Amino acid sequence: MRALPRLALAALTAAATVAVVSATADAAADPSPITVLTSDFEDGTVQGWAGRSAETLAHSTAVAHGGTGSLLVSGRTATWQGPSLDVLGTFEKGTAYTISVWVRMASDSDSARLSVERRTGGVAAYDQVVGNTAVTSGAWVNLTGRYTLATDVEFLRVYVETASTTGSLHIDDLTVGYVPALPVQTDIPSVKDVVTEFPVGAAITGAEIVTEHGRLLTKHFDSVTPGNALKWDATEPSENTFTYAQADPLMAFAKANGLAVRGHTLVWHNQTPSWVFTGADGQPMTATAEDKALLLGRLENHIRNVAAHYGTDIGVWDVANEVIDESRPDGLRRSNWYNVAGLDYLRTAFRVAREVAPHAKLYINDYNTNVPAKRDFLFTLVQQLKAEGVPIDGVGHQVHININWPTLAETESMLTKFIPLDIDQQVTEMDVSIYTGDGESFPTPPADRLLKQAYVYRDMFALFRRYSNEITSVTLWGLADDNTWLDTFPVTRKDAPLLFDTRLQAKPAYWGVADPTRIETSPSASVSPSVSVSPSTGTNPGAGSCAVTYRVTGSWPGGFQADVKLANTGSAALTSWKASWQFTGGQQISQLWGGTVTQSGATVTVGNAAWNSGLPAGGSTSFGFLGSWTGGNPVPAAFTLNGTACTVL
Ligand code: 9MR
Repeated sequence: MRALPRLALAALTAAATVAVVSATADAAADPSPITVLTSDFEDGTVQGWAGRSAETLAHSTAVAHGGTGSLLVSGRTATWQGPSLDVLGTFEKGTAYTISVWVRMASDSDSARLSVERRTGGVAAYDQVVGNTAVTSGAWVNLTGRYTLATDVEFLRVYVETASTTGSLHIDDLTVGYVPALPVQTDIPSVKDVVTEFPVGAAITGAEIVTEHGRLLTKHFDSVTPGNALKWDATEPSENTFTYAQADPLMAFAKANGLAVRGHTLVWHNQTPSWVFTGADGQPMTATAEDKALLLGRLENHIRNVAAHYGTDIGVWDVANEVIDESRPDGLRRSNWYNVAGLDYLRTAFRVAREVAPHAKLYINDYNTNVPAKRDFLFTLVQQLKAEGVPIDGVGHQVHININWPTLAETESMLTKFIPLDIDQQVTEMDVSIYTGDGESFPTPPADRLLKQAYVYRDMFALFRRYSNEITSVTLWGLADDNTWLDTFPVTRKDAPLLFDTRLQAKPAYWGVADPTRIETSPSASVSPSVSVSPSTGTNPGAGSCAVTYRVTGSWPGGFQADVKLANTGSAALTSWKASWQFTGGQQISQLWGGTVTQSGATVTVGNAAWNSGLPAGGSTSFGFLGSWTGGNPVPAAFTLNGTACTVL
C-alpha cells in the first residue's frame, strides 16, 4: 500500500480547490481525481494488506496486471475470506471515493465483489461497493465503484470476496481517489421558495445528509424520502428482528432540519427478504390457507413495528408499491404477495397502517402511471378498494421519465384520471433521463440533452403547479447526478436525470424549475448553447459571419467527448448548415448527435439534422460527439460554416 503523506495530500487538495472554484461557471469540466491510496505490489511486499481471517497473503510474480507483481491470497476456507486493507485513517466522512482494483482467480472461475466493512460501537456493517462480477483465471477483471462513509467508525476496511468458491485469487493495482466537492451554491433561489404550491422533496440514500449533500438537501427541499432505508430488507432482514440503523440517522437529520418525511415503502415485491415468502415447512409459500395466514401475519407484524417506530414523524407512507402489471388481463402484478394472498395483502397493509399511523396519509405508488392501460388498471383497483372501505388516501405517480417521453398531454391525463376518486395525488420519484434508448451512452451529458431536459422540467413543474388542488407534493428521486439509480438501469452508463450535476451545481434543469427565463442565460447554462429550431430563410452568412466554440467536455486514454457550438453572426438566416474542419491528431468520430457526420481522413463535415436545419441571424445551434484519438487530441484550428471561414472562440 502506498498512502500519500498527509502534507502532500493537503497540498493536492488545496491546489484542486482553486481549480474547482474556477470551474463553477463550467459545470461540465470534471477535474482529475485526487489519488489517496495505491497498491501496485511492485516492491515485493503485501503493502499492508491482510486476510479477513486465517487466509495466507503473499507477494506473487505468477501473474501481474501492471508491472511484475501482484498479491496472492490462498488458504481460503470461506467465500467471505479475501484480501482486506485498512482505510480508517484515509477515508473521511462525506467524501465520495472511487475504488478500483483488478482481480483474477488463480485457477477457478467465480464471481468477485468489492465491499467495505465498518464497525461502530463494535457492531459490524458490510457495504457492497461493486456487486458480483464474473472472474476467471484467464484474465484480469476490474472492479470499480464509489463509496461514501456516512457515520463515525472505529474500524474500516476495503475487501474483496467471492460468491461461491474458496479458490486462491490475485489482486493488483488498487487505486482510491476522489474528486473534491464543490460548495453548494448559496446565491441561487431555493426550489422550495420558488415552488410554493406544494412541498418539494428529494430521495436520499446513505451519506447524503453529511457535508455538502446535506446542505443541498436543506437549501432546496421541504421533504425527504429515504430511498432504501425504510424498505423491508433494511428494516426487518430476518424475522421479527427490526433494525433502523440505516433510517434513524436520516430521520434524525430530517427532524433537526424541519424536513417532512415520505415513508417508502411497506409492501413491495422487491427488496423483500426471501424468508418472508418461505412457509413453515421451509418451502416457498403457495396459495394455501396456512401460507396465506402466515404471510399476512408477517405483513401485519412488519407494519406494526416499522410504522410505530417512527410514529408521527412520518406523515405519508407509500404503503404499497408497484402492484400493477398492465400485461395481465386483470392488471394485477403476480408478485409473491398476490400469488399467496390475492388482494388481501393490500387490504391488510392499509388497514394495519391506518391503525398504527392514524395521522399518516396512506399511498399506493406506481411507475408509468402515464401509460393509459396501467393508469386505468390502477384507477380501477383504487376505486374497488376504496368502495370496500380500504383506507387509501392517495395515488403516487413515480414519474421516472426521459427527455422525449411522455408528452405533457399524457402526463396531464394521468392526473385528471384520478380526480373523480377524490383522493390526493403526489409525484413521488421524478427524474428525467437524458437517454432515449438503451443503445445510447455519453460519458458527459451533451449540452443539447441538458437543455432539452431543462424544458421538460419547466413544463412538468408548470403542469404540476396548475394541478396544485390535486397534487400535495412532488419528490425527485435523488439529490444530484452523482448518485442516481439510472447509472445502472436499464444499462450501466452515466445518466444525469436530476436538477444538480455530479458536483452539486445547478444545471439548466434546475433553472427549468426555479426560473425558466434563465435556462439559457444562467452561468450554469454556459455549457448548454442554445439550440435553434425556428424555421428561417436565406443561404449564406457571408465572410466572417460565423463563430465556432469547440470544447472537449471529457477525455480519457484514447477517447474523448466534445461539444461544438455554431453561431450565425451574420445578418442573413440559413435554411441549412454544414460545418467543416480538419483534425490534426488522428481523431476519429465514432458517434455524433445534433447533426449528421461524414469523416474522410482528417476532414470532418457535419450537416444539420432534419429538426435543426434553420439557423437564424444571431442564432446558434450545437452538436456533440464521441471520438477516439491516437497521436494527441489538439483542438482544430479552423472551421468553416457553409464554406465560409469562422471566428474560433
Ligand atoms: O433508488 C433505489 C435504488 O437505490 C435501489 O437499488 C433500487 C432497488 O430496487 O430501488 C430504487 O428505488 C426504486 C423505488 O424504491 C421504487 N420505484 C423505482 C425506484 C428505482 O428503481
